[in-house]
Amino acid sequence: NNLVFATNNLHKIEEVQTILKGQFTLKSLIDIGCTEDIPETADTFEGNAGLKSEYIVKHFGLDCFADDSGLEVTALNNEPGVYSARYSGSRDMEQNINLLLAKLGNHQNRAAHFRTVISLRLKGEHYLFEGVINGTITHTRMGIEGFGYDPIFIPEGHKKTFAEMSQKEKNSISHRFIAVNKLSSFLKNR
Ligand code: ITT
Repeated sequence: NNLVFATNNLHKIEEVQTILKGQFTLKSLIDIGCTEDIPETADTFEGNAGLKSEYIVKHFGLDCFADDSGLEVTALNNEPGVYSARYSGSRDMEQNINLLLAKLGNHQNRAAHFRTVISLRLKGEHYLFEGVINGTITHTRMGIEGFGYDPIFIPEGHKKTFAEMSQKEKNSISHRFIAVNKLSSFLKNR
């Protein structure tokens, strides 16, 4: 029961493999020999997730799913959004977080949400699954677990950032968990 996950992000693979447990063994882009950088030129998560999965169907002829995700900060007009991975112009998360904290400054409204959109391509059909988690942006980094913007995001109803939580704890509430659960149920019910 193999399933191709069209991503280069090892953190995503680890999280999603844990959530899907024994249901599927995930194969990454490297596992299928895809070394190209898949263009992500859309301006929505749905669009970019769809481009990543479409690329694998087109060039490798394989059914697969892709995850496009990011952080949307209300006071910054939902930035960085689809530009989360390269907010500062580079993939350096140190710089990306610095820029976000600088732009937000001492703004009172620290509301934000993480969003994941999963695009599944199966037998010529296209399906989308979404997961959103609300929370707030801290003033400084806290914690070392996880990846990306985890050190500055506290999910609603919690006191710790995602980076202060164990992988298990983050994986039981996150945007990615919500989206992957929908994908998992869908695949179980077919
Ligand atoms: P692939 O496109 O190869 O899947 P990517 O890292 O480029 O990997 P995205 O284009 O979806 O993935 O960019 C998502 C960025 O949003 C990611 O690099 C992180 O900075 C951030 N992000 C996504 N999910 C996150 C999470 O659970 N925790 C913290 N940051 C996250």
